[in-house]
Amino acid sequence: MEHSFKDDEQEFQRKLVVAIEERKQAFMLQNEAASVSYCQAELEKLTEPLKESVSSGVFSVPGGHSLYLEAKKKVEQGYEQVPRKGVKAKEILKSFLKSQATVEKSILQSDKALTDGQRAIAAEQTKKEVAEKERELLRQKQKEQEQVMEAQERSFRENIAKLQEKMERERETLLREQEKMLEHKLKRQKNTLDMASEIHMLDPMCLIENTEDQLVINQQALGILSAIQQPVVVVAIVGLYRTGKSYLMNKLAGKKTGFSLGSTVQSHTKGIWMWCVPHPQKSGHTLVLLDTEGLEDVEKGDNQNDCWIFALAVLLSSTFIYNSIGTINQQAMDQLHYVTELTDLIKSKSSPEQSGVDDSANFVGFFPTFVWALRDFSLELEANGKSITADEYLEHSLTLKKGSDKKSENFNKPRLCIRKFFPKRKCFVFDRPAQRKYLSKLETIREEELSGEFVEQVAEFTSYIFTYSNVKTLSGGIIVNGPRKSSLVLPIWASHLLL
Ligand SMILES: Nc1nc2c(ncn2[C@@H]2O[C@H](COP(=O)(O)OP(=O)(O)OP(=O)(O)O)[C@@H](O)[C@H]2O)c(=O)[nH]1
Ligand SMILES: [Mg+2]
Repeated sequence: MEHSFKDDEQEFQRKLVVAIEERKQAFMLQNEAASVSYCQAELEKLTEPLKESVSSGVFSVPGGHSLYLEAKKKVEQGYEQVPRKGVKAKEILKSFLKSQATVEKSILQSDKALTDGQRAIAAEQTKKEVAEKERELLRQKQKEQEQVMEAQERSFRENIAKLQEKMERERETLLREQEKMLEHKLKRQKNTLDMASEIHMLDPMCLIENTEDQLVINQQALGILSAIQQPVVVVAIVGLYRTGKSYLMNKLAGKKTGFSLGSTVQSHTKGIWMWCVPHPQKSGHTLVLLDTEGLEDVEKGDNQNDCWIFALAVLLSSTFIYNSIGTINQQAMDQLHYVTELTDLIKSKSSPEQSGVDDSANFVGFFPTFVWALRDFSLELEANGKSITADEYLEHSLTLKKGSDKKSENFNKPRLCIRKFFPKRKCFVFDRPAQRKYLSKLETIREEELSGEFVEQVAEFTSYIFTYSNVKTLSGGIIVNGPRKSSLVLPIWASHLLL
C-alpha cells in the first residue's frame, strides 16, 4: 500500500481516461490509415486488368456493358477474398465503385449505341435478307412460270404435232378412200367397158375362109377379134379330117352344139372357125376357140392349104391341140409332117431377105403348149409291164431312133420338130364316146348314152385347158389382145400367109 495513492478527486482517473482515449484515437487513426492504404493497394491490383480492358476497348463491343459488369463483379469477389482488409474495406470498395460509375455509364452508353447500331445493321441485314429471299422467291416463281410455260409450249407443240399427224392420217385415209372409190369406180367402168367389149358370140364364125383353094380373112370376124379389149386365151385344134375335132371344141365351149359336125365321111369344117366366149375360169378373159379344117382330105388334091392352116393354128394359139385317132404310131407321126414344114414356112414368110437363116428358134418362145388328144383310145396305158401316164406315153413316143440312115432320119424328123417347137407338151386319151350306133349323132343323144369314162376324160381335159392355157403372148411377154392380134400377129404372120 506504500505505493498506493490517494485520488480522491479522480483527477488522475480522468486524465488517464483522456490519455487512453487519445491513445485509442491515435491507434484507431493509425489502424484506419493502414486499412485504407492496404485496401487501396489490393484494389489497385485487382482492378488493373479491368482498367486495361477498358482502355483497350474490350468492352467497346455490343454487349460490352454486361461483360464489364461481369469483370467488375470478379474484382469485387476477388476483393472479398482479400484477408485483413481492416475497417476501411467497405468504404474503399464503395469509393472505388463510385469512381467507376462514370466509366460504367460510358460503357453502358456506348454498348447501347453499339447495340442500337448493331440492331439497325441487323435490321438492315434482315431487310436485305428478306429482300433477297423475296428476290429468290421471285426468281423461283419466274423459273417455275418459265417451266410451266415451257411445259405448256411443249405440250402445245406436241398437241400441234399430234393434230398435224392426225390431220395427215385423216388426209391419207381420205385420199386412200378417194383412191379406193376412184379405183372402184374405174373398175366398175372397166367392168362395164369389159362387159361392153366382152364378145359373147352365140355361134362360131368363119375367121379364115377356104374358097377355091384360097385362104381369105373374113373381115367381119377380124372386126370382132379387134374389138376384144380383154386378154385372150386362144385354143386351136388341128388334125386329120373326121376325127371329132369340132365335137371336142364344143365341149370346150360348154355347148352341145356350136361348131358344126358332119355325120358323113365327107370333110365338114372348111378353113378356120372361131368362137369367142367368156373364159369359164378367168374372169375378164376371153376364150377364143379355133376349129380348123381337117387335114389330108383325099378330095383335096393339094395340101398346101393344110400346111398354112396348121401353121396359122400354131401361131395364133396359146394352146395347140393335135387331134388323132387311135395310138401314137408311126402313121400318126407321119400325119404330123406339117410340123416339119413349119420352119420353112415361118422363115420364108417372115423375113424373105433372110431366107437362108434359120431363125425359127426365136419363135419358140411364143409357141403354144402342145396337147395331143388321142381319140378312141382303147389300149391299156402300159409299157414294159408298168402302167404309165398319157404324158409318159407321149414322151415315150417321141423317143428318137439311133442311126443316121434315111429310115431313122424320117422317123426322127417329126419327133425332133415337136420337141423343138413345143417344149411344153401334154397328152390326153379319150375312150370312144358312145356305142357305134350313136357316134353319128353325138350332138343329139342324151348325156347318159355317153361313156362314163369319156365324160370323165373330157372333164379332166377341159379343166386342164381352162386352168393352164395361158394368155396369148408375143415373145418378150407382150399380151396379145384382140387389136394386137389383128394388128400385129395377123399382119406379120397371117397376112403374109393369107393375102
Ligand atoms: N368314133 C368317134 N366319133 C366321134 C368322136 N367325136 C365325134 N365323133 C363323131 O365323128 C363325126 C365327125 O365329128 P366332127 O367333130 O365333125 O369331126 P371333125 O374332126 O371336126 O371333122 P372335120 O371337120 O371334117 O375335120 C361326127 O359324127 C361325130 O359325132 C369320137 O371321139 N369318136
Ligand atoms: Mg370339124
